[in-house]
This record gives sequence, C-alpha cells and structure tokens, in this order.
Amino acid sequence: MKLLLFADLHLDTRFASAGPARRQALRDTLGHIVELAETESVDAVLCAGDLYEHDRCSSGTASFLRNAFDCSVPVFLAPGNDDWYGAESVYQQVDWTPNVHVFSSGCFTPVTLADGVTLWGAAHVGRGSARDFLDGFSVDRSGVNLALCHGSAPEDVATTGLDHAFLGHVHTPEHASHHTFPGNPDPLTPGETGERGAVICTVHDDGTVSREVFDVSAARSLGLPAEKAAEAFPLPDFDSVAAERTVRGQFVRDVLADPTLDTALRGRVLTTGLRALEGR
Ligand SMILES: [Mn+2]
Repeated sequence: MKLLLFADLHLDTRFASAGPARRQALRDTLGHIVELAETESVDAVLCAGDLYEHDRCSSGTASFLRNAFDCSVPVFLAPGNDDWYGAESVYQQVDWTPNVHVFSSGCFTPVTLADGVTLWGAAHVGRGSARDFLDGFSVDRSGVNLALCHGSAPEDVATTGLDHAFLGHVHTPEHASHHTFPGNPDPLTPGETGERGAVICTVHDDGTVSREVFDVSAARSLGLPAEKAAEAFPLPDFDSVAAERTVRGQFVRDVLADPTLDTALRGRVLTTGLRALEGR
C-alpha cells in the first residue's frame, strides 16, 4: 500500500516579505501534492496537521481546500494545533467531497484503509499546544496499525502496538523505523535543512515502511531558493537582543526559556514577536 504523507503546510501563514506570493506558493504546493498523489496512484493522502492557520485564515481558503482535495484519491486530514477542529473551523465549514475524511475526535479513531490495515487518526479539538495522543493508547486489533496525528512523542509508539506513526508539528524531517515527520513541504523559516517535501510511504505487509521524498515546493520557483530565503527573512541576533533591558529584550528571554517550543516554532515566534515590538 502506498500513502502520500505531508504536514505543516501552514496555508495563510505570515511571511516577513513577499507574503502574497509566498502564500500563493503554499497553495500551489498543495496542488503539486495532489498531482503527485494522482500520478503515483497512491492509495491515500495523509495530512498530519497544520494544513492552514486558523487565526490567519483568508476567506477563500475553505473553497480552495475543497477544490484542491476534490480528486480521485482518498484524503485523510488530522487537524493540528494551528488548524484545530471546532465549530468555527474551516474543517466544519467545508462541504468536502466524499473522498475526504477529517478526523474530528481528540482520541484515536480507526478507519480501515484495506483488509487488515487500520489507520488511527486524531484531531486537536481546541486551541492549545500539541498534545501526546500516543500516551496511554494501545491498538485493539491485529493486522497493520498506522497512526496519523499532529504532535506526540514518537518514542511512545513503542508502547502502543502501532506499526508506524505519521506525525506533524516538528518541522524538521525525521524518518525513524516506527515514525515519520515529513517536515514542512514549502519553506517557512530560514535555515530549514533536511530532505523535506511530500513523502511517499510504502507500507509492507509486515508493517514496515519504506519512504521516498518528493520536492513539491512551489516557493522554489519564485526565485527564493534556500540561500535567498535567509535574505528574505533577515534575523536579528537574538542573544544580543536578549541582553537588552527593553520590552523586546524581556520577550526574547521569555521565548528562549520556553521549553515547549521546538526550534522551528521558536524561530517563528521570535521573528513575528520582534516585528510587533519594533523599537520597544
Ligand atoms: Mn506546524
């Protein structure tokens, strides 16, 4: 069985420069992902959350997503902390085509992908930081058991009986024997390294997974390759700002000391916050 995994696209996110073009590129990247799924005849597309940003969502995003996923492949969406599932969420506003399944429970819910292959999906159902869906979970059936969710401590997979967890939230790609973080497919912050993109995961009968990464980034065609991306997001020297006895110095100290932020998120919080506190 072949599954196309992606996560952390962050449609409608804010960029320091070239925002409209880059937000359009994020949409085009999703187009590339769906095209790849159809060309490669995968059995399903999996999105491990942060598909869009609820707080910045533009009015056209709901209809864009409906049309983007109106395709010949089953699509499974697991809402994350930035695109949490709720009454006012895009996930509930969209009249999805029948091939799209949105996980809407805060606990793992099973879906049969094929005979003997179960996909367990869960959703963030409110505002808040990533939670560990794997903690305390255990599968109740034989066959191949796969999970799809945003966040969670991947070392917990070992105690669940799952064969593999497809995860989002950590933007740096990580391909381990029992879990995969695909990373964000289109650049969001400077200095992003690793082989990132859409990951075609072949699930074997014994539950093992082999992976191939495909570059689906539309932003690269904007002439913003990795080296230039750093110029597009000029970053201040955080340590020197942290030494300042200013409002922004205190802000940087607090963010650097926050253990709940991963490197990618910390970079984004600092960049966005410093822009808002310019001169203070
Ligand atoms: Mn994310």
